[in-house]
Amino acid sequence: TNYWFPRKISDLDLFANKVLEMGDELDSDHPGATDLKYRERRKEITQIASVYKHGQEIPRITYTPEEIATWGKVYRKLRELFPTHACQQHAYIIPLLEQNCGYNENNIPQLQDISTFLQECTGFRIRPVQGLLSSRDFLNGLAFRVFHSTQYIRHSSVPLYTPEPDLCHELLGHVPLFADPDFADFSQEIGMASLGATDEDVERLATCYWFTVEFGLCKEGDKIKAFGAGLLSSFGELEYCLSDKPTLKPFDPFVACYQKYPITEFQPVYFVAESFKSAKEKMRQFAESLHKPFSLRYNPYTQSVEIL
Ligand code: H2B
Ligand code: FE
Repeated sequence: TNYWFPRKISDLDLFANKVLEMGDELDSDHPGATDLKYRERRKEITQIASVYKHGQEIPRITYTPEEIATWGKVYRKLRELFPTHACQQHAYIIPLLEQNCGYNENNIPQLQDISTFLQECTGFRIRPVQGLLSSRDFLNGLAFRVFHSTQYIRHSSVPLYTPEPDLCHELLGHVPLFADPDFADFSQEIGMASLGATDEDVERLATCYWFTVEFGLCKEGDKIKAFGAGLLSSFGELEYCLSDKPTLKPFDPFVACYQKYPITEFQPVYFVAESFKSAKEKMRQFAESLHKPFSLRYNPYTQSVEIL
């Protein structure tokens, strides 16, 4: 293949400084763009990710009262909606995270504690990251059951909005579902498909990721619930996605991979999965349809991929 890909989990160390947008370089329309103190703080935090190596403990951060207050506002608002709007797996895990990882409105949980918890649940682990990775690198990480997470929080001026991933999005949106075995398998399936894939195929996989892991809905009996992290971490969109405004389509990766989507507005279209198991089965069929000149197997004992 012409596309380099990581063969073992420690190869992910090579992504550490390949970020598209550095966590400390902010667009002019970012709420923290002109706040020098905020930007300094981001630099301090992203420094950790820039030198982090696989296998190390993730350094703990002492969050400031202002950061904790921002977290608390988001936590309280979302916690109200979870029982009625989040899928049952998410609702089941949140109390466990409260008991085991220090999730509560007065405390920002530490990545290392979450990573330890997830490893016990599903073998998923967390790596700190400086900012946005390319789709290829980000998806490649999932093949090794690694979730790249930012460690900084949004600007305090607009607590219910962020133009980019931050702690609230990662810890309230993504983390709970990585504790679910079927969801973990589904995520790794997308990750494995991305290893050595062509740029066009990576784009299609990233679109499937968008309509599942970020903005997915799922059936629960005769109800529909949210499981996408972009929904579970957004007070406004979590209410909107279950209203009668958006268009819903059954999840099919062969269809979803071509669906156009806006990134700064609420989604006009969502895909509804029957279950994580069925979504995984469909992703596997989709992965098999991609033309790769080799097949891959993940070896969980060595945390490496074998080329067959
Ligand atoms: N990078 C980081 N750091 N976090 C993400 O959630 C993320 C990313 N998502 N890069 C990726 C891109 C996603 O939008 C897809 C796979 O393109
Ligand atoms: Fe995300």
